[in-house]
Amino acid sequence: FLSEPKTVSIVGCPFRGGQARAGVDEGPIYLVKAGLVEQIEELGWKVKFDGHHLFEDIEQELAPTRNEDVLGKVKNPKLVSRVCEAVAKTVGDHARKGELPLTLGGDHSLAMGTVSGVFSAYPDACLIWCDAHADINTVESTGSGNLHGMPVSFLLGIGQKLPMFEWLKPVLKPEKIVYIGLRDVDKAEKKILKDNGIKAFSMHEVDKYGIGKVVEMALDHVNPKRTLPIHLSFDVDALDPSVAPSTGTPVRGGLSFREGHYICEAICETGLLVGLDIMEVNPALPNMDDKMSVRQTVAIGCSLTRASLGETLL
Ligand code: NNH
Ligand code: MN
Ligand code: MN
Ligand code: MN
Repeated sequence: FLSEPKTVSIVGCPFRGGQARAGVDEGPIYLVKAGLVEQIEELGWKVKFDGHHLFEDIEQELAPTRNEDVLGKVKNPKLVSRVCEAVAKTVGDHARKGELPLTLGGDHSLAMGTVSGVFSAYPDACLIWCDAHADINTVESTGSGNLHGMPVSFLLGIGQKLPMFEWLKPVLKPEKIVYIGLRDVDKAEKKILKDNGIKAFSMHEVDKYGIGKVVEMALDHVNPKRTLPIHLSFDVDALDPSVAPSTGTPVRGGLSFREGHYICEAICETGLLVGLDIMEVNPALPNMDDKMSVRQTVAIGCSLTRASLGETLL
């Protein structure tokens, strides 16, 4: 699907409006500072990186009413909507040019933009969502009101529609998404998954079958003939907190270092990857003094990216 020379377009999104914790907006800055651009070039890709998208115009325009940006339980709906709309356009433009958009988060609400963008270029694409969480709460079911816990329901078009998200089309069908790594799914989300027949491989299945079989079954579900384009949305909290500690909502019992990388390697091997998100790296966590944890998590953001883009062990 990609044009020659094979090009990665980095979309740096220092954005935190989909959740409450400060610092996740620094994630993309740290990833690039760690040498991500050079590392991808080293793998033989052409890399386009035109700086981080600061969304300053949007933040500025909405600044006077920032405190009123709440709708029912949902926090920052206007801000998140506008930012995701901008991301959808940028990512979509890159994808339509035959480039592979790599979006660096920032919080996972951004995936409303990335998936919308990629699916506008590849309407028959499928989505692999690696996360401890299902991120499928609706406007009605959310407990936290944080939009990073809801992008999948918005992409599916389930739940109450918010007026500011009118631009967002329900590009995703329930049979086109598969989850890997789940272990902290809200009660209401479990019902949504069941009612919509959405396939998910939790950590229970990873333990039971092993990661090799799980990725094979996941691909069999969304991409049985291995012909369809794939978007991979990777929330680093899918990994165990001992492996990726610097993230907003760590949940123990997660993917090992190798399991996380194996997923990326196996998807890369299909040759079908057309979009990639690396989300929720938060360099301000677990605390300001824990530089080791930050370095480790940032390094893993980079190595998951390299594994997705063709780095092999031999
Ligand atoms: N399910 C919770 C919510 O809706 C937590 C979501 N947090 C995440 N998702 N980090 O990846 O708020
Ligand atoms: Mn760009
Ligand atoms: Mn997530
Ligand atoms: Mn998560």
